[in-house]
Amino acid sequence: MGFLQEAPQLAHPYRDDRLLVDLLDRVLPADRRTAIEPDLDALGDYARLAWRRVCTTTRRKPILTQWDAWGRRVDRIELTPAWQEGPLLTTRHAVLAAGHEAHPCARVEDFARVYLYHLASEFYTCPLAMTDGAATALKASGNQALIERALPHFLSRDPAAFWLSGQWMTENAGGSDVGNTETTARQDADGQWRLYGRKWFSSAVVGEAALALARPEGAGPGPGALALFYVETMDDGVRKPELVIDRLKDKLGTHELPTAEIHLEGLPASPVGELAHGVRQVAPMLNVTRTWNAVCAVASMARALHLARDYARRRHAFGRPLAEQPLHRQTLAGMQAEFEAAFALAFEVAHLLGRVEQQTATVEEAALLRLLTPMAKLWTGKLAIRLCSEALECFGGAGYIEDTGLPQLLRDAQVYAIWEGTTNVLSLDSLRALAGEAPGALRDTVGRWLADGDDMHAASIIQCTLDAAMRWLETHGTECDTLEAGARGLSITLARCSAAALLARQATWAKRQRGDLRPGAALRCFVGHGLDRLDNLDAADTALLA
Ligand code: MFK
Repeated sequence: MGFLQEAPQLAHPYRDDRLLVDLLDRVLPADRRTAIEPDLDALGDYARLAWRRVCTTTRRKPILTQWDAWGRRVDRIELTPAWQEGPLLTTRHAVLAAGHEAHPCARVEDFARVYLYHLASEFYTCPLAMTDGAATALKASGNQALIERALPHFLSRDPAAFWLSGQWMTENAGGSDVGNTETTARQDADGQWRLYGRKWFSSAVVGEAALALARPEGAGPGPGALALFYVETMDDGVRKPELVIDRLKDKLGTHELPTAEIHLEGLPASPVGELAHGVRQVAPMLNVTRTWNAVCAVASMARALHLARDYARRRHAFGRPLAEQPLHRQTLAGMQAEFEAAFALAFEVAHLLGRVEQQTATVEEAALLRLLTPMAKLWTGKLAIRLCSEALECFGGAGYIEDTGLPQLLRDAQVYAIWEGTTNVLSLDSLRALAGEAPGALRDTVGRWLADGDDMHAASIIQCTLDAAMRWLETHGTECDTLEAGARGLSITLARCSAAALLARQATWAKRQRGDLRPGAALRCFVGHGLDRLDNLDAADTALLA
């Protein structure tokens, strides 16, 4: 046997993650910081074990058995080991419940757990996000009966009592445009609402509950006439016969996640609020799940980068380790800078979400959260794909080989740009937010993040790019088509400016508190990549498609 290449090793996902440790040290009061340590340590340990499992066992997919040997319809789903462990891990370490505690840092603490657990969970975090969103939407609805019925299960710390909730929104015709929803709601002779229709993407079909959009019988067309319903799927641990699983999706990635096509054949349902404006009622859920999407996207980036950096020290070529090769170092540093910026933005959204939910936020912070949520989701979703792809390349051919565990990172990352709304849908949602108080809130807040910083050059580039983007918005604010065509460029520019300003704040803190100059270097590198992504769309561009 000749030369054998050492495999990359995963450092401790919590203790060795400088960004996460710095964030928690900066944001949390001392007692909270101490209190969450055991959960984060345990989730980091679990993540490390799960990575070993990825590298040493054949990947498994969930299996749907629709009929038993005697012809009875059973729709039984056999889950992967990580999914079977999901309820235990979630409840033991309060992966979901922590976010609903009554203090302003609850969401930061919660999303720190999500960040550590996500990849190890094999996207069990997808239905957890839905459950968190459902809890949030029910709270916002003020429907006391449903709150008392469902929340003790959704937020339980006892695996036996814990329930997952789905979000049944997507249909064949109503994908992004949920106004085309065909599912109908009818009252039976006893006044019980029942749902009839086909839901096309259900990722929590093994769950016990769901929030579903449906059109009450007799209501008109369009999104405004849709209502939001709460359903339960089980009777004494057995799936209700009115919920039929047609098949599991054959997806590009997230293979362990049993995403299903389902039929509702009169499933009992309760209206969450008024029998209209269901999209408005489900919106709190969307904003929470989009925050999960952003944090999960940075978790994928973190994993890809940790492995690529470790490998660069183990792999020798042309007489020295990759880590000492100038071009490879430059490539890794560029990836690291983008990741640090994305991390800062995703966790700022988590921080703001907690403050808004606990009613400690200012009006300005609430407006900022409404804007930063879609921006963080869309930008981190795209970036995760790019960074995971680049990370695979850092391993050469090994990055293309399944049993290294690496290709899965890229396959799975593709979902972040699709799950919970595509980049374009989220860009248009950013325009919705920009129509309100958000532009002023963003301008003022970025100014505060930059104040007192050391890097005047970076601060001036951030400020100038932000001003130019705002001028573009003001100039084109009434030209509907131009505004929509530029929405993606505008959103990514604003996301990059916000992330750069957050990096500047972090750089100042790290230098003064730790004597650490690395966040400052990340800032220079990130700004050096350019912040402006405004597409200069004119007639010539669209003419290309003629
Ligand atoms: C993890 C692995 C997953 C496995 C694979 C999964 C693959 C993907 C499967 C999926 O299908 S994921 C789900 C993807 N679909 C979406 O996320 C929906 C995308 N569409 C949107 O987000 C649309 O913007 C939306 C349906 C929310 C709105 O479209 P409409 O019908 O044009 O609504 P409209 O009239 O603009 O807004 C209705 C109300 O909601 C308004 O309030 P008012 O009634 O008071 O005026 C809006 O302001 C409000 N609203 C909309 N979005 C909001 C919001 N409010 C707060 N925050 C928001 N984000």
